[in-house]
Parts: sequence; C-alpha cells; structure tokens
Amino acid sequence: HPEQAYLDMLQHILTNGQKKQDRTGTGTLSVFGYQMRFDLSQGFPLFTTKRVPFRLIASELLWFIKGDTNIRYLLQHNNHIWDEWAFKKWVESDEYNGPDMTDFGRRCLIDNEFNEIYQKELQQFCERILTNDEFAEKYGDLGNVYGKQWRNWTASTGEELDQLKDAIEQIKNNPDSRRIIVNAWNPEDVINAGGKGSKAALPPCHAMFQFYVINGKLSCHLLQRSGDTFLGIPFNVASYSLLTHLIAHECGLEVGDFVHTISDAHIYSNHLEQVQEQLSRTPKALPQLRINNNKTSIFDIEMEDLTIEGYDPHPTIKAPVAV
Ligand code: DHF
Ligand code: TMP
Repeated sequence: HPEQAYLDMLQHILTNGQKKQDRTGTGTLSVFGYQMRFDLSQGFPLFTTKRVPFRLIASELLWFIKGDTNIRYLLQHNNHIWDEWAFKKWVESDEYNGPDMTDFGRRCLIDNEFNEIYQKELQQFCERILTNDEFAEKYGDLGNVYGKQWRNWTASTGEELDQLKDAIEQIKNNPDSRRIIVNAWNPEDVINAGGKGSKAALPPCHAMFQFYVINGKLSCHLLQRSGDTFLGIPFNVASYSLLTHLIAHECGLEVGDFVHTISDAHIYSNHLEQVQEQLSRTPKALPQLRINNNKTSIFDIEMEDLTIEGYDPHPTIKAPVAV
C-alpha cells in the first residue's frame, strides 16, 4: 500500500530516532535524512490512517499559487492552519496591549484558564483580519513566505522573478532540463527570521522542489529541511502531490512520482501516543483527485474545481501544534 511508506517512516523514527531538543521547547525524536516515494498513478496520497483535511491543504496551496502571503485569504476559506504565526507577530508588536501572550503556544496546553483567554484573543484577532483592511495589511501578512518566493522573488537588482511560472514554461518547452527548480529558501530573508525585524514568520520548511519529465509523466522531488512527521508531513505530501497533478494537467502530462526528502524528520514528544494509535490502523484504499477539465492553467484553478472521490479514512487524531 502506498501509504506504508509514511507509516514506515513513523516506525523508523520511533525505533531509531534520537532525543533532540528544538526551538519550540517541546522536544522531539529525530532522524536526519529520510526519503519517501509515492507513485501518484496508484491513487492520491491523502492518507487514510487518520482523516487529513483536503479542503485545508487545497486552499493553502491555492494561496501559495496566487502568490499571497496574507492569512486573510485563508480565513476567508475557513482555514486556520497559519493563525498562530500571524498572531505571534501581532502580540509581539508595540501596538498590542491586551493580556500577556508570552509563550502562548505552550501555555495554552497546560493552563486552562490561560487557554480560554488566549482562544478569545485569537478569535478577535482573526475577526479583525477579516474585517479591517488596514489591520489585515499590517498583521495578517506572514512576510516573505512561500507565495512571495514562488511568484515574486525579489532579485538583488529589484527585478521580480516568477519561479513557478518559469518552471511550468520549462516543463512545456524544455522537459529534459535538470534545472526545473523552485526555491523558497532565500538566505537574505531567513537569517534572523522569526526575530524582530525579520522578513518571514517562519523560514520555509519545504525549501526547494524540482520537476522531472519522462515517458509523458511528471514527477516532483521536494527537499524539506524540517518535518513534523505527525502533523505537517501528511499536509505536505498531499499538497505537493496536488501541485504535481495541477501542473501535469496544465501541461498535458500524466503524473509520475512524488519523491519527498526530509532532512530533520521528527516526532514531537507530545505526539507519541497519537503516532502509536495511527500505527495500529490498517490503511484503506487511497482516494482519487478530479480536476475541472474546463480549466487548464493552474493560475485559474479555484476550490470548486477540485474534488476528492472515494475518501473513507479512519477518524481524526488530534494533536497540539508546536509554535
Ligand atoms: N509548526 C509545527 N510545529 N508543525 C507543523 O506541522 C507546522 N505546519 C505549519 C506551520 N507551522 C508548523 C503549516 N501547516 C496543521 C497542519 C499543517 C500546518 C499547520 C497546522 C494542523 O494543526 N493540523 C491539524 C488540524 C487542522 C485543522 O483541522 O484545523 C491536523 O490534525 O492535521
Ligand atoms: P523549525 O523552523 O524550528 O524547523 O520549526 C518548524 C516546524 O514546523 C517543524 O516541526 C517542521 C514543521 N513544519 C512542517 O512539518 N511542515 C510545514 O509545512 C511547515 C510550515 C512546518
């Protein structure tokens, strides 16, 4: 079963992972360098051993493809996966004068009273992003994250580069090229990222990807510097598989493999029970992706053009995200 590659990775980290501290203070089990391969013709790798919310993955990917970096678009699609990182910038700003939110990501897990205040504050923040243009412009923007780097990379000359569009042009016109790369890792933005005055809320985790065409099939290789294997990776696998499908659709190609290399592949110490639960389950048949045939360009695709058929996963497994 194609999903076994993922379950094997979780088991490999449980067995061979080293205890490693991390930026968020949560602690992980970690291995360095791991690769998975998914043959996309075998079904769409939206994992079935827990429910993975396709709608959130698709709206996040369309947000990247639009070149948008403001969480307002995500909130309009009822997608809250990036809230904490925008909220962090807001509560660390000089303009914030509400209740103390220092270290909110960890405190909300251990202090119920604080969690209530935090949830209220976060909800108000989202409401303000949705309704107040000026506020959204200032505090909804995550900075030079994926959308910016994919579509409007600013060169030292000031010129704006559209890496994604260029990659698609190369796939169409020069498919044997070994240079079809989109790079989100910009050292100018990343050095000191996350700190005050930095240019990105979180330095890109999925840092670089490359396409490969052979026998009329499009493959994609992603290099991810850091992977939260329980929460983030199922999203990343589905997201890049969707991107590969969309580009193949535009270019008149079939889909080949999605190859996923993760440098620091880790399981957070507060995800261990969830991982055990997931490993006790048997994968079911993978679903199929359908893309509206009346649209070709990936830049025109919207949520209603994408459907997942035959998805019957095991139930959701909840886990806290380390901020
Ligand atoms: N930080 C960390 N520590 N891990 C991440 O995976 C991560 N991912 C980010 C940003 N920062 C991160 C962006 N992607 C969720 C999934 C992906 C994601 C952010 C969050 C998440 O919480 N997923 C939950 C619930 C989603 C929901 O229903 O709202 C899940 O169960 O998959
Ligand atoms: P880091 O910047 O200290 O590596 O923390 C980022 C965390 O977020 C790390 O656990 C990896 C995880 N992550 C993913 O796994 N996938 C993603 O798409 C993103 C944005 C983050």
